[in-house]
Amino acid sequence: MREAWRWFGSNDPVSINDIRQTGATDIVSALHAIPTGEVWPLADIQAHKALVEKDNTENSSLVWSVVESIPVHEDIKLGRDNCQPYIDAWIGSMENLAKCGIKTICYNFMPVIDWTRTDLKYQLPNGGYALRFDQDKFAAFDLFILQREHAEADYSADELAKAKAVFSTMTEDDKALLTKNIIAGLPGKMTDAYNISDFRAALSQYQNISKDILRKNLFNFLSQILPKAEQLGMKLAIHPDDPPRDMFGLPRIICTAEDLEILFAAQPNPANGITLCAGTYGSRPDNDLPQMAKDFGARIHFAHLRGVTRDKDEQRSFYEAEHLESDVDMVGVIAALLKEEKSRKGAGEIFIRPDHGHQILDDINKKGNPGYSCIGRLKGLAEIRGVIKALKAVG
Ligand code: DNO
Repeated sequence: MREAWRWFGSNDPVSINDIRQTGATDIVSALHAIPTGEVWPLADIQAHKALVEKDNTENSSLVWSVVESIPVHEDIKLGRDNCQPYIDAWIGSMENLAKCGIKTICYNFMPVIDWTRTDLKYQLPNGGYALRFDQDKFAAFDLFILQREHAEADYSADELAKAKAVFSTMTEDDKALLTKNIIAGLPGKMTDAYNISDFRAALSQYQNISKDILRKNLFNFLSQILPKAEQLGMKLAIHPDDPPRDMFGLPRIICTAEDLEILFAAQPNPANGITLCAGTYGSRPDNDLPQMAKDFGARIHFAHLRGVTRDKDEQRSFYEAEHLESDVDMVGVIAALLKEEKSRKGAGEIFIRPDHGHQILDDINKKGNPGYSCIGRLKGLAEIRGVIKALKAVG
């Protein structure tokens, strides 16, 4: 198991030397400034890698091992005739990364939106803050702020009433904040930031794209990139749709164990793998995380370890809980990953990272990337490290 840490680059308030102190050995990063659909130039990858490795001679080593993510151009997801140059560019980026020895790539295939939360400062009973997704607030946004065409058809009478009640209590500031949280972006998202009218336009492009069509477009993309990835010794790790279900009438196809079975039946190439994002899959009660870690063990190239606690009455709402105290059986997940790794006999370590952390202590008054606080993630990593050590010790 290799302990990794996500670094957003020179602007990240958590510096490489800070990361060194967490005990992580590997960096997860990306070239966020390169526009979607363009090749990542070799020189830019080398320069970014040099930033990571700059102080390695005097200090403990850090190495850029995982890319999260190379964005996938919307035209590929839409299966447009003009998408070939974007697929070729993705392959070009992969080739340049391989030249630098970076062999694990996380990516996702979520149309229009990337990961989505409604609250970025949800107060916990201990005074810290977490990220939260609230289904009623989300519905209030969809129905009454975005006013998406035919949105009512996606909600029951009860859901409509709840969304209405939530909306009626919202101030203009609340509405602006919710809008910003949902469509203008969270750190590391791989889609564009929008204003409301661009967002409506982006959604409407998917009107005739069913789940089957989106799958066909993913498989077309994969059938071109996987043979190359295999040849280069790259591991591709698709990230699930977060939250894992259809939203805004958009099809989402990487949400459940069944979705993964469909993926691997269609594209069995061993380079085809997953990011086991425990928090994302775990935000559905029908995903059994330790079981998924066992069933898809050989396909797991990367794991995001965090948990969520779902609301009792509304299982689609959740907050990001303590790493070891949530609805996700984290110890069970780690045990399954360790077992899988053992079975690989040294050929294929699994990269893990503490995915998100609470905003606590000194970080409460610091500016940072939501979910990517230093202290909260450090706490998560330390807890996960303890579980790994303990499980390894007992065998
Ligand atoms: C959120 C992350 C996402 C993820 C991308 C993967 O914290 O898990 O930003 O990096 O969706 O492509």
